[in-house]
Amino acid sequence: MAFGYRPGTKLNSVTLSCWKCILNVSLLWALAVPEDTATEGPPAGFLGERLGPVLLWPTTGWGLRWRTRHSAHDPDTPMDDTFFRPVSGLTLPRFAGVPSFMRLPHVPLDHPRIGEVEVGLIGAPWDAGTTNRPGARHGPRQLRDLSTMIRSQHGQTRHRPFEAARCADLGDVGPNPADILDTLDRFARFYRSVRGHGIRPLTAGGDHLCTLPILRALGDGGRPPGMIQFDSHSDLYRSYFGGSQYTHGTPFRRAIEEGVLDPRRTVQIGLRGTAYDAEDRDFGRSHGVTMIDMEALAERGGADVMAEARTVIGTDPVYVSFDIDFVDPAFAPGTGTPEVGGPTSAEALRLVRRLAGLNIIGADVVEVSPPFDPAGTTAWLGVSVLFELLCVMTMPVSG
Ligand SMILES: [Mn+2]
Repeated sequence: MAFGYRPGTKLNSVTLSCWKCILNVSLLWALAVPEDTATEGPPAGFLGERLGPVLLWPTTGWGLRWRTRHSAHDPDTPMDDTFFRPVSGLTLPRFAGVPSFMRLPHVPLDHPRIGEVEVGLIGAPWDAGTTNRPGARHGPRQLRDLSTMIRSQHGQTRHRPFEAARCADLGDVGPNPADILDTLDRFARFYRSVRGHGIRPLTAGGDHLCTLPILRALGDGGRPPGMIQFDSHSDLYRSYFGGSQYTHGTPFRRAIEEGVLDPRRTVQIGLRGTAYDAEDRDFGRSHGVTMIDMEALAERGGADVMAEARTVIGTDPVYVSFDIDFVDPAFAPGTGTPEVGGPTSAEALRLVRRLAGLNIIGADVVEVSPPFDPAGTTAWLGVSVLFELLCVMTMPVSG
């Protein structure tokens, strides 16, 4: 593996090899581990707390919980190590405490336990690439605050990402708000360090230019990754304002030119709205980018479109970039470049869920702009998408 990022492979093999002992381990664990090590447990009472989950195991998410708990932690880590667990809303109310992403521990790059982190949530508070309505630099702080609403188990899949992988809030990558080129370098250095620790980054932007230095860090030195991009816009323009190379409308043109993104394994979904011209589409088409308009998504449906995307991506590494302007501004008005006629929030979450099993090396949610989001609805959708992404990033890789 060029990237060394295949947690699912390890998960699968360990899970399969340990299958016969899972029942025994689960039973012993249920009887031995104090209930306060669980984030949100079953109904009160001894039987409910200890034996209930075992009895319910075949039909509920508890089985998944133990399976992933058992296989995600190496033998040197105690099973009752709660360091990487989010603070439970049953222990400290979710409106209380210093906010970190999803109430995870803050583990900066110089932290002694940084080497144990598998998925790192990162804030990228930078919007110097924005060409119209600014404010995405304030996104990470707002997203961090609202992310304290996230609980530990997915509502539909019952997946428990914080037990499937060691997750942490790595803090913010610091921009230089007065210098675009310097910031691109600072970001790339930060993400190279993240990659060096074997951590897959899940980033909260920031505008879409933030994704370029992430791809520079993840995509150099070997075959570049593919990308699934949910977005109203292709972000493939050559330049703005007479030659400016670095805006939030140009990051993937640069990434393809620099060889840190494979255009033939890049799928853009949801494109719509007015445009300056067709120059971005022409570039994408001539380089083999798969561009799926919103109209096509609406006519074909999510299952069909995501099946095509998965075929294009295959089993090799893929980055996932979610521009919040992909969603209709009725649901996500707080963004720099809204475009009407997009999917609902429910449709968007279902599309992200269809990424399960892909070899995802990193992901982001960008373009949430709190100054245009007075009710917080856009940021709430943003953290919900972050959680969906975290779930598919911590599921086994298939194929
Ligand atoms: Mn974009």
